[in-house]
Amino acid sequence: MAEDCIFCRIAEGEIPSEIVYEDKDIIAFKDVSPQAPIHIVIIPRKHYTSILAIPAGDAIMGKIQTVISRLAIKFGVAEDGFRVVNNCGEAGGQTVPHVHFHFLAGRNMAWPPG
Ligand code: D5M
Repeated sequence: MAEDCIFCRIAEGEIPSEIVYEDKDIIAFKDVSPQAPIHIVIIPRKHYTSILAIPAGDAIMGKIQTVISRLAIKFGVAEDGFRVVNNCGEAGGQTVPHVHFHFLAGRNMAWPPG
């Protein structure tokens, strides 16, 4: 755990959040500033500053993919569709330096996103 990391503190239960999924490796919770009717943040419990910090061959990416599928079913959007976003670094729009994936659904998404 990184002491000053807000997502580590959410994973530890030190900061309240609306958790929609959790297991020993991953936690998913409602985004505090939703950009769609359904906006979930998916994080590994382990602190990696960004997707670039995940070691090659680490199993966490496959586990996140499984959680994405579970969320699509849980929220009933597997058929309609949804969007998954990873913002990496400053130019990528990352504001919280703990790797996370946005799961967005419940409206039609524009492309390019801007
Ligand atoms: O996205 C970081 C996201 O994290 C942004 O959409 C807000 C969300 N956020 C920040 N703090 C919280 C708490 N405490 N609960 C829930 N969601 C939170 P980024 O890709 O880094 O720009």
